[in-house]
Amino acid sequence: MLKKNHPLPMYYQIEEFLKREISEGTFQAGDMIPSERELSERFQVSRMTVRQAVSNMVNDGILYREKGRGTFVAEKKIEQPLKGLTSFTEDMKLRGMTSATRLLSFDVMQAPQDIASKLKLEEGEVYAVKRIRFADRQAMAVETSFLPVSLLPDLTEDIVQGSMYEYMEHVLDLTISHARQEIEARAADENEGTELQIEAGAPVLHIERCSYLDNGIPFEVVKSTYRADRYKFISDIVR
Ligand code: 16G
Repeated sequence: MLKKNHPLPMYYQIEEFLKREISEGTFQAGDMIPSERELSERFQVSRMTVRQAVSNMVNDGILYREKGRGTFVAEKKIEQPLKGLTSFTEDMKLRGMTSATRLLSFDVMQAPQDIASKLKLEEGEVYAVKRIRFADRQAMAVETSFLPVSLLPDLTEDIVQGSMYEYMEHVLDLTISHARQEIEARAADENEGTELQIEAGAPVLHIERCSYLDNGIPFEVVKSTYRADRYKFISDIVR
């Protein structure tokens, strides 16, 4: 029950109630929550108050609305720590999730100017590998990797359908060392929408990473687009 004279505002108490129901499993991912009318009757508050609670939870990505259907419990986002240079395959394994990859294209091309300069290639060819990465069968990200052909002369379509990092470290005996990446918010375009099974215009996180071997040689430039409704990035900061 809500406490009318409690210092915590009513809408906040409704949020806490719904969050508790979700964490205890009464409402699970994909379940529809009671309507505004039902909640306002149950808690004896105005629909405005219920709407405020629900809107906050929609903005936080805990709930989502479907037009004409209702409000549903979203799946919990994957929390990706911003430390440690890990591969998608490793990340999923650590979480006990099953990773899968769909190869969209595998091309060898003259490196575009910006990629060549990031990979410090005077001139030379790169692979452009576009893959959709899945976690437990759900598309999480679509990524395009540019890799110098000179460094990985025997790369094949088969290899990139598994783990690229594993191939580099365990087959080629290269030592992956560090990377620099930038993260930006964007809206999914039509293609990204189709690839990630979200609506065009839905929020995505765009990451560009340049990764280096221990000898300082850059080995990949990767442009990735992650579903913002499924991913959040976490970092610890100290003062
Ligand atoms: C991650 C990396 C990507 C790397 C890939 C290797 C980000 C933003 N990107 O997706 O740079 O190429 O892992 O994964 O984290 P793999 O070893 O499973 O092929």
